[in-house]
Amino acid sequence: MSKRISLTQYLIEQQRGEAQIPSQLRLLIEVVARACKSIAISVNKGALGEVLGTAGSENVQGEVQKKLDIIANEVLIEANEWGGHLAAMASEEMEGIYLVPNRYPQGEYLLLFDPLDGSSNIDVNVSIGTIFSVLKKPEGSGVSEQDFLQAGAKQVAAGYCVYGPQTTLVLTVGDGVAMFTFDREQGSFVLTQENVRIPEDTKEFAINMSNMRHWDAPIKRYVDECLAGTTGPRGKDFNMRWIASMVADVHRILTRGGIFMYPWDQREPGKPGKLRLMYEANPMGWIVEQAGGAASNGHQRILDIQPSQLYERVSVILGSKNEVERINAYHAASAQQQR
Ligand code: AHM
Ligand code: MG
Repeated sequence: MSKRISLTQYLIEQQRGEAQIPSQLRLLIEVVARACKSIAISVNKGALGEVLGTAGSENVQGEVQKKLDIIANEVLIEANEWGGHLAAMASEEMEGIYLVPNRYPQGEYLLLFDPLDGSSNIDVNVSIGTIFSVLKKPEGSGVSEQDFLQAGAKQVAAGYCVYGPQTTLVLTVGDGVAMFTFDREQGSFVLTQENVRIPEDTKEFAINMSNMRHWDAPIKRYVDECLAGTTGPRGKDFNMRWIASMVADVHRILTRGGIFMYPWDQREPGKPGKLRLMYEANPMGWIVEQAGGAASNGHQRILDIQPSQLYERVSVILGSKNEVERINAYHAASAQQQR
């Protein structure tokens, strides 16, 4: 068997090599990974650990919280608050930012996370995950919500951990994408794939088709053309997948290509989309770009969007580059027609 490389070893190499990540960032990523192991263990216990079902509360965005949403959030906070790497955290499940308590040393990084993405899949034993994003705190004393409002292009690390048949951690520090599989017997993440690349073309798309009647014209056009298969303008048959866990859908795309869409639709016209820019779209967008794919809202690169608030939502189209570009072109053509 070839030599196994642990997450720690990989990160130390990233510290010494091209990416030159600071040791504080390395330690921060290790703490997040440790928290993910602990979440994986809770997820795995399911009904035996009494972790399934709703918690009887709502988050700041008015969504019903599951017990595991709250457990995962607490695990991430507790693991990260005392290490001295962070100035503050922000979570999809909490209101406002979480300052590192005064009794602990303050660091220079900001951590954002969606503690348990794909919550609707928890109770049905389908893959779910944790998504995280790391930003550098702007210079100056103190820390405020404003400090978090940085475009995705400013991220210094991003990743997700998918809790599925295997627990896999996927990470970028700006030097490509690496995947680590959790070895339960050893208790460590082991490097299982480096230089992940998303094929530029694909024959697989992911979208919640039940929203079809609400879509905007460019999305309808794209999906109609996929559905027309060999007899349509694309001249090939497409396959469709929708797991309803962004982590699992994005993981499939990183593994074998494809396109993922959660676009703006007419259900709530005032809302730019369902997914959250800072907790979901930015980290996933950067990972996808680092693997040679693209991420857009139909009009603009996701990573260039300047957030105006922590819980900002966004239309998301990401995956195989040529498909994302095609959908961008359909949006541009539609805007042109309306002029
Ligand atoms: P969550 O963070 O509350 O779990 O919501 C995000 C999830 C994504 O993982 C997934 O792509 C999407 O919501 C599924 O939405 P829908 O149930 O509308 O298909
Ligand atoms: Mg989510």
